[in-house]
Amino acid sequence: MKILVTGGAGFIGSNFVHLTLEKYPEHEITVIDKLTYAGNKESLKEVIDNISFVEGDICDEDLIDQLVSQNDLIVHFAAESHNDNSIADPSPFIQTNLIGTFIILEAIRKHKKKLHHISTDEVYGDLELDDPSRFTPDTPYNPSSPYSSSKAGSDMLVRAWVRTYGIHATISNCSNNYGPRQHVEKMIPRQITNILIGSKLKLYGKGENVRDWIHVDDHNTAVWQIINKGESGEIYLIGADGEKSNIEVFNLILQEMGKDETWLEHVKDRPGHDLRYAIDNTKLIEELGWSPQYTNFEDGLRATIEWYKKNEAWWKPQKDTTEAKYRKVEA
Ligand code: NAD
Ligand code: TDX
Repeated sequence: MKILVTGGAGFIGSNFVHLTLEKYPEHEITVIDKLTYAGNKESLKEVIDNISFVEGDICDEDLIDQLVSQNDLIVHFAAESHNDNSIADPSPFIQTNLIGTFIILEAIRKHKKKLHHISTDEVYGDLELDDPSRFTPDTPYNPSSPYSSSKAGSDMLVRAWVRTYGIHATISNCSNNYGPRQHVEKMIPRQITNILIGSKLKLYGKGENVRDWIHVDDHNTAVWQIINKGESGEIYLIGADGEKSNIEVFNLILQEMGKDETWLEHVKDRPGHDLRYAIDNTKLIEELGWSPQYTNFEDGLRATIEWYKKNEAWWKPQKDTTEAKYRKVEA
């Protein structure tokens, strides 16, 4: 197959490219990425000679038309992905996540190609901390932030294009990813790299909020299972039973990196901060036979810490500007 990967220089997209070349070397990969602040070509440096890389915007209709026409399957990761940024300035979220997805859908409709659309569990809003239930494919959409509402809108566009125009598309909604090559704005890499530069960890509010953590490689093996075995029009929730409160994760990072709680700083909470996300992955496991490899969060976190220790050249250039952005809102 010829596969077009949008957002392939980002965190999950670049890990998808690495995993695909390793597990399915018979496929031909083209990456299209705008190289926004979140895109980093260095994330593809080991494989750059084995793929085609196009620097471009998914909102560029002519470019997308041409690239979609030349490929069989489009795996659509490209998005503005950070909640805090969406609160400070929603505009690029509307442009890339909604308009960009629309442009991809129109090219797919015209050229009759297949789409796998990557989305998030945040489209379902949040659960109470003491609510035992989890998100299922039938949970009503109820997004909270400009980011999650733009992703919810993009999912709705895909669903409508399947029903109205009969395009071939699958959707996955995944929980919080962690692992190598994640931008230092996100919670886990931010705290690891804070310690590495001698700064304190920054915890929003009391740290009671719960996230359902999954290793990025497990996310991507689930995406492959959906590509190989999923049915067009179906929605698959991806999660690996990894619920942890933020304070639990912070304590594990402190412990793993040999620091005590004096390294913890409570900062201003995120406006509209979702309380808890939790995924019911029954459909993925029972219908598609997927299972995660990283079942021990502590092991995955330790490997991630090691990656950031060894790859300072990858994250250091982004660290100062990221923290300067945070200082404006956390003061
Ligand atoms: P990321 O911010 O690390 O990467 C996004 C990539 O998209 C970057 O390389 C960026 O340059 C590129 N991009 C942005 N706008 C573009 C445009 N207009 N045209 C072309 N490229 C553009 O994000 P990520 O964490 O890798 O997330 C990837 C996808 O997975 C997103 O759709 C996100 O909503 C979804 N998702 C993320 C998580 C998570 O925990 N990170 C969980 C569930 C779902
Ligand atoms: O410095 C921090 N301190 C902190 O306490 C940061 C950056 C975050 N947090 C909290 C906020 C959240 O409760 O940690 C939790 C995780 O925050 P993020 O890493 O910003 O992730 P989240 O907002 O949960 O969204 C992530 O998962 C779903 C991804 O960024 C999204 O792209 C994905 O859709």
